[in-house]
Amino acid sequence: MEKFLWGSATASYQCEGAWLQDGKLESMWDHYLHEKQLENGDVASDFYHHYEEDLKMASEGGQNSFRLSLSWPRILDEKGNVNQRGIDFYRRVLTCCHTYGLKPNVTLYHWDLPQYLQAQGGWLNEATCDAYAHYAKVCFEAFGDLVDLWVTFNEPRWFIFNGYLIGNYPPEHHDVDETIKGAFHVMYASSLAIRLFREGGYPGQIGIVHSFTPINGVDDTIATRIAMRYADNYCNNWVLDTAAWGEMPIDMLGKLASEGHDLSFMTPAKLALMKANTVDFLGLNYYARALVKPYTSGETTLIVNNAGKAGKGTSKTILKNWFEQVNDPHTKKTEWDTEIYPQGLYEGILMVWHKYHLPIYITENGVGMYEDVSVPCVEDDYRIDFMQEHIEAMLRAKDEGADVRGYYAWSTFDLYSWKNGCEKRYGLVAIDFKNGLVRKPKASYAWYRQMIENNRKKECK
Ligand code: BGP
Repeated sequence: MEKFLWGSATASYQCEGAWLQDGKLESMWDHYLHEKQLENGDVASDFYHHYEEDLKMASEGGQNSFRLSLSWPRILDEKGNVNQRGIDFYRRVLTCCHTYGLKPNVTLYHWDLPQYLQAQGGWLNEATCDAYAHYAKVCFEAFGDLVDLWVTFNEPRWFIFNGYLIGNYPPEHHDVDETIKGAFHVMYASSLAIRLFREGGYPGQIGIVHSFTPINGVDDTIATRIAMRYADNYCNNWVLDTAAWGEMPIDMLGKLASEGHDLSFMTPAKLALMKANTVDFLGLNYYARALVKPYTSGETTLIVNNAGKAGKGTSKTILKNWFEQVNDPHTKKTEWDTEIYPQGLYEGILMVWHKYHLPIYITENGVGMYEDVSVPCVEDDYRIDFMQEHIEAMLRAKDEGADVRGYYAWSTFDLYSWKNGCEKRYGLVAIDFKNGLVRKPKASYAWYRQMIENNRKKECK
């Protein structure tokens, strides 16, 4: 049996920096943040120049896997031709992973769409799906000898809803029809990549990573159960059912059609392709659950707290005629109003396992905090508590039969957090962004190493 993977995760835009180096083109996030003059990832953690040091540290921290994403605009030019310097960079990184005993877990798309494609309609334009399939094939060819754990997309719901519905990510739209179309195109593109992966006979497995939000109800009434189903369709099922079964929830499509939305672009040929090309595994990123009640009144309201001051710009989710999310006054929240709820991970894993019977990786889990990194070692006891409780919850679900194969802390080191800037820190290793990008392990780094060692001993018994 393969060893359990204990790792940590990153994403290209959030950590690499070197935003215009070695032939890399502009991504939609480069373009958007520059245009709005917002804090950006031009330098970020400068992983581009520090990857050896970072991977060595992850390995010395007891980890045996590293989750990263590839930057599409680093790999291809506008005509779809390969940028060899981009390929060379990732081959160096992946080779370095192996040198340090880290199995690479590689995501093809973690939101940094080439800007020239965004300018042509991005995920609303079907041509982007074909361009993505071409990009995926280039990556399978270029890195297939170094990678055997592939992910087509990171969190389709998160980037599509934030970009096209909530409007706090590029391209800042608020349009339900665009959201439906973009979401469908991403799931279709994922299937195109899976088809190419299987046709090419590349080694390994291919899956998808989902921003997993298990749903709880405020009570056990029928009305609440219906609201929970709507919330589950909105948050989870359209990604997980489609990825695992090749089928979108039919009651969700019925509801959308009854609300007057055009679904005619979901053609029989595309649906058949999706049905035939499903994932080998599911990656779940777990930050929080959603507690819901039936919709009462008012317009759709979707607010995300990117301010980082608890209670200010408080997160709010009301989906007109679907459900309302409620705040549980008894649970702890971060400064960004993210609830801390380990029980949700335990319940959620079992639910996903019983429903899909596919291998599961916890591909992200962590807590974002303000931290003073000028000290020699950040004593992040809150992160240790958070990880301990969540890892215990995951292991309980695993002990009860769920096929969980890996856990990745978000994040390997401090990096740029979308719209929240670099001061929202998640890393096991601190990076002093203002002082030469010096790396300093936090207390959680050593705690994680010990925890991994203890669990390995148990595995061997
Ligand atoms: C996930 C993303 C990551 C990461 C994480 C933390 O949704 O996959 O890229 O950013 O969330 O979120 P945030 O940075 O918004 O706090």
